[in-house]
Amino acid sequence: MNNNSYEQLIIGAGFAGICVAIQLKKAGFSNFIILERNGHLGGTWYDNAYPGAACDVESHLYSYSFEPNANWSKVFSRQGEILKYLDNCAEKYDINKYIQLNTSVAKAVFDEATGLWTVTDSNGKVYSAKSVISCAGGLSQPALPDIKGIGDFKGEKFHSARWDKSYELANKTVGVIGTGASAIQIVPAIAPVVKELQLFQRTPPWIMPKPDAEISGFRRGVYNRLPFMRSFYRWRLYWVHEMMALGFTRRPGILKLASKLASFYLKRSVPDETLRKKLTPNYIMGCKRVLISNDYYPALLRNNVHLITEHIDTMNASGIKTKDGVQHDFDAIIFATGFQAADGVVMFDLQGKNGLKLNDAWRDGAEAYLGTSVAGFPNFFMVVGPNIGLGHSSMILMIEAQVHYIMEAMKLMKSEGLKFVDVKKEVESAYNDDIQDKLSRTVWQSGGCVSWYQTKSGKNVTLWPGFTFTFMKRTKKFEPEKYELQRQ
Ligand code: N01
Repeated sequence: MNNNSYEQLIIGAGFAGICVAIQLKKAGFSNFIILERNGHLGGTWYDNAYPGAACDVESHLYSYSFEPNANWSKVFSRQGEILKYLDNCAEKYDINKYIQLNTSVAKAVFDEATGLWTVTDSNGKVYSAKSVISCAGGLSQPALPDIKGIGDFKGEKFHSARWDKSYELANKTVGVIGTGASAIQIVPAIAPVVKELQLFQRTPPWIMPKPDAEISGFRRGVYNRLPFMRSFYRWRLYWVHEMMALGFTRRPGILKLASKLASFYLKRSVPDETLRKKLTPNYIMGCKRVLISNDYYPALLRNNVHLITEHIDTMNASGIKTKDGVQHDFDAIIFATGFQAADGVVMFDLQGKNGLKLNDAWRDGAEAYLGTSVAGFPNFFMVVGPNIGLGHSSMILMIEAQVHYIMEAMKLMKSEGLKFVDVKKEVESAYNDDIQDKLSRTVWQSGGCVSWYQTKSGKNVTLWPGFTFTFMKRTKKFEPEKYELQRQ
């Protein structure tokens, strides 16, 4: 074996990649590497460092079950504190030495004869690995809007996940495009600083109040001294969120009640009827991600903030022209326009058996068995692959379940001396038919909206249509009978 040969090669050092590394170490593996494209670990929590960035799931649930943090300072922590948590985890479990920063994967090719992957990074360096575990994230590729003339704008422009910290927003006239989860955090954070903010809305989101608060020193002390109190709090949060899955997937009546609450909250927050009408969604709650915020509506009431609902026509050197012919001039334009979630989870050239390319295998939409294994791509595993996303709870729960399943596979491959494992095509197909059947009865498909959950043809390739405990149960054991097993 040369220096660049590994048992496992992990792509991405975010929540998923670090979890894989920690569990590999716990399982006794040590010959692995993590390739991380950024200059720091953290993944989405490193990328999304825009003003106001915070989690919309409570931190005591949005953290590893095996690494609780009694000291979260807020119910919903800010980006910096979450990144620090991940830094601390990497340090505690001595993971940093496995991470190679500033390294993007360009290509990965499987060789059936040797049962090995040959991975090439964007600098041309070549690695060999028995297993490739992609932890590249479902929301890692920013999506820029398809607006004519986008390149002509002469002012400053950047995407929310590529925030230009060196750009001074104070006293500038700023345009923000998009009103999703990112925008509703950015707008209240920058509105008091900028001279004028124009927010371009295409579809209003459903918004609920955010039950956020500082976690007092006393409460943190209790969680430190009496860990069962912290565990109980996490357990309670877990079940409250699981109940929300009922509304999205089985009992739409729950959403009706929630939308009444959201409408009441909007009415109370925005007295002006014209503005309120513009902010009222015309699709069933839950179809797009339900957002939570206490400061978004108040920010829209500021004199220097204007909501533009006229659709964008073109962009030009000085700003944006809307369909009504009005020109809006800006110093800076911020694209809070989301991510390429449904149209490709793996953004590099991945070739499995017989030169099969993943992008070809996924021409009709991404599919995998348990969001983890793809037929024809042996020893390739994904964390947060197709149909693993959640509309109702913490992604860390799904990540841990998938990582557990992958660890079971790693242990079996080692103990049985397997050359490779490759999920059977018929297993993958039957699983995905079932997933699509379940999805067809959810609000995400029938709620009357277009969302990033779906491909252009309307197939939902991003969300898990059920409870997290169902997924945990399904990933408890690796099922060798569902795979073609090739011995050495
Ligand atoms: O992106 P989005 P995001 N012209 O896709 C609009 C997670 N997240 O970055 O709705 C005009 O939700 C688009 O309009 P429409 C979370 O899972 C979590 O905000 O398509 N507008 C929409 O309003 C979230 O769901 C946190 O009509 C255009 C917006 O851009 C996911 O990331 C924080 C347009 C995109 O919204 C993505 O959220 C942030 C165009 N041409 C994100 N193109 C937490 O709190 C797009 N839009 C943890």
